[in-house]
Amino acid sequence: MRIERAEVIVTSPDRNFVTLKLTTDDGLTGLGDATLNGREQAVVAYLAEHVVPLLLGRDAHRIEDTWQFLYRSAYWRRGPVTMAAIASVDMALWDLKGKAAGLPVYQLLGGASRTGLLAYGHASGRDEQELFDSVRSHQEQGYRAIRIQAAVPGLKSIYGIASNATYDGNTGVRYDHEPAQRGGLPNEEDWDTRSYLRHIPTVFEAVRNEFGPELPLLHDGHHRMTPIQAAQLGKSLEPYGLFWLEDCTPAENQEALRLVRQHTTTPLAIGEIFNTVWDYQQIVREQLVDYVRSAVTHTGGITHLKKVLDYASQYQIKSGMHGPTDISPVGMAAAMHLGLAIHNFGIQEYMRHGEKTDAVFQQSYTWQNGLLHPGDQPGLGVELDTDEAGKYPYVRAYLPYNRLADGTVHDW
Ligand code: EZ4
Ligand code: CO
Repeated sequence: MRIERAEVIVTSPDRNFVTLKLTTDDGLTGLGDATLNGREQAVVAYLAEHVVPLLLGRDAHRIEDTWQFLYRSAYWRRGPVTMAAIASVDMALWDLKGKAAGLPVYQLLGGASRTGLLAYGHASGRDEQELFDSVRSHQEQGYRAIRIQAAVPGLKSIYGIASNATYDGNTGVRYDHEPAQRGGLPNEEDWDTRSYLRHIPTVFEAVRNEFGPELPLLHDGHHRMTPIQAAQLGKSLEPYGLFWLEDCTPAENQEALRLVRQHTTTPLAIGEIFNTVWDYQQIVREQLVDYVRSAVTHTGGITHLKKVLDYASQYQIKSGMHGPTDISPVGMAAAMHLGLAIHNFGIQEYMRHGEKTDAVFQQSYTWQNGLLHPGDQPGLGVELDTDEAGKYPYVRAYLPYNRLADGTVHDW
């Protein structure tokens, strides 16, 4: 099974997606997701200019060898662009191997360890009523775990709050959180950590009073706190029994989490911007978090993320794979196959894609009673309709950024 063709497909139904499509000499096709929100074209160039020439003629069955070759032969290692590119090759090879074997990828990874994957969605609101409505609407859609993000009094626009709480005119689908702005330049948002730290516990108190103690609730701090601020927040949220507090500090400094851990029993999750097992080395060894947030798409594919999660499993750390709309249906399917197979699955983030995206990427994964399942099609179970994809050319899009009241740039 030789790789005969490798195409990099960019399409923008609802948002930009980068997909690698491999075709073998016996006519099988495999897909991989290489979408890096706001930096899509960097991965396109990395793949098209540097990776595609290396793939042609290679044995598509040699997944581990191809991974090691792409990682080590570049000399320049790691980083989101490189690791998203490698991830897409890895996913496409698993897709091909599954199709060649006539088996869904989760079977190749050891088979199902559970019947389905608990998933959480994003509720948000500019005020209490809007937040409660958003939680209810998620419950109606079947979500059994819900992330809570709320506006902070005095701040105009912050991460995680739907800028348009009604329906998206293009897709007819409500996006509770879609931060990338299409066209133009990055939006400026504002931030004040002290206001946030004061306000958020009152939001969780209100949500618990309204929805009771059982519903698993999550919250994303989105890298904006110092360690001592994160410790304060974790402590003040303890009465509300969070499932996790995510990205409480900027993640580059792994040691920062020691201080947070010393002060709070609120479970911690981190890693959506991590790329390799090396980013987790200290965090896992010292048990500084409870959930690994890496996406298959941004962490070198199924092959590498499985190694990260196997390492984490020795420390009772579970998966909580990143699953925003900027992970394509191909990347989501890869996450579901991996999540179904591993023993230390925790939860899967799941934001539903829009109708146009669903028309471009035909999926066989299912969402029933709050549980995801990758389906039983051979391979990953997602096919790309190239005619549909061709209708939506790339649109430049940027993530927003933050400034404090005095004009200082702050983590977003
Ligand atoms: O900001 O995916 O937990 N989810 C997140 C996401 C990220 C975006 C960035 O592309 O933090 O919403
Ligand atoms: Co996050």
